Amino acid sequence: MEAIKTRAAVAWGPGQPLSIEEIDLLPPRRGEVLVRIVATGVCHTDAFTLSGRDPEGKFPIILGHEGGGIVEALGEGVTSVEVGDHVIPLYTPECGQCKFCKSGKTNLCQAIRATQGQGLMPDGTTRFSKGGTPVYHYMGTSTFSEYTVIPEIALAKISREAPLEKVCLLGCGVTTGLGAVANTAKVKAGDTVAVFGLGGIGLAVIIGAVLAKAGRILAIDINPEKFEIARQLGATDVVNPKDYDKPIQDVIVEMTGGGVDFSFECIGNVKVMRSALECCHKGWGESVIIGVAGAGEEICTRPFQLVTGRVWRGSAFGGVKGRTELPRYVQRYLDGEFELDTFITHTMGLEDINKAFDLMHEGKSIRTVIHF
Ligand code: NAD
Ligand code: DAO
Ligand code: ZN
Ligand code: ZN
Repeated sequence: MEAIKTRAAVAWGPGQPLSIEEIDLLPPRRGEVLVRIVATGVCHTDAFTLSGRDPEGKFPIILGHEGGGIVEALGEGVTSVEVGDHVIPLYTPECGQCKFCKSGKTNLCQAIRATQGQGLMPDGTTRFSKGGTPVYHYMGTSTFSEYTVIPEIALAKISREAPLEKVCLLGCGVTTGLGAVANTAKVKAGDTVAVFGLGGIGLAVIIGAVLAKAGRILAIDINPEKFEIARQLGATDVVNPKDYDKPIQDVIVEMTGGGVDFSFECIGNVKVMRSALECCHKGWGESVIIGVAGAGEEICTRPFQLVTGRVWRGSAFGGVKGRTELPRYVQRYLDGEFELDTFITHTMGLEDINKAFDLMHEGKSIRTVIHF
């Protein structure tokens, strides 16, 4: 196979708008797959990396990690997918063979971690370039390009019946929220849950909490425009910290007669992470950090919060093992167990992708889905 041209949104530097251009893409090498991206969501993590606050963001780079696509060509030795298969790229791969995969305790496969974190394919090079200048990969996925090359171990093969322009959201946001509730927190029927931040992740946590039959779901955001959707999805209470002149954890502890069973931080704000921990019930409440804070930021609380039984955890991609478990999430969507339409507040072509970032920063979108 020859090198091809692909239309992509290139981030040439931190804080700069993405530039839509034709760039060069080398064919897939051993263990790699060429994928045509049909649609991709825009997640806050893309904006975080574009801002320059992500230590793993190397420029120029093709961002995007919430995609759905179709296999176009196979590199040598690829056996688990075929041309024409529908796939969701995985920023958390699953090799099945590394210590992490074999542990059965985590979804954080480390097989290609070192190169993926440097914006490179597993052989230490890039497939993307422009005029001879290498353009870096992002999270092993780079879905803001019509064609992208992805390691075989970072592709979940899904049902061909699933609409890629919707289930692309299972490539990050929705799975992260659902999984954090079911796999990380293991919320049970009747539990009280607090969700901090009502973007794509927080709303997916609400859906997960409803599926787990949580008794009470408190939805917290400083943007009251998010409350209607949160209620629609099943939040029983909405809380705006700006309406109170005391710490929001104190408000929630009072509202719930002692604190919540589980809280989820879906923002990436270390101060809110503290509130999320401290609104948990003494003796057993657990707080799950999902939001990604800026490089170098630190969380703090008084150790006595933990001594007295609260637990602090974190969750990446909802603890979901992509290749073996994500196809089942897609099937659950097809079976009508949860919906995705509410998340998709905007759709647009790649040429308008900067608008998707603006809408996110203005708090006007949940997810914009880019169609190629
Ligand atoms: P988003 O920007 O769509 O939503 C964030 C929400 O938080 C917004 O509604 C905003 O109004 C609200 N918010 C901001 N500051 C607040 C405050 N002080 N108090 C209450 N609410 C506040 O973002 P998203 O796409 O939903 O992503 C959320 C976070 O999750 C980001 O940090 C993202 O990087 C991270 N993330 C983590 C994983 C993971 O696997 N751990 C996966 C995807 C995204
Ligand atoms: O294995 O050390 C590691 C890193 C795994 C990356 C998991 C990323 C989860 C948080 C980033 C948000 C994803 C969009
Ligand atoms: Zn994401
Ligand atoms: Zn592995």
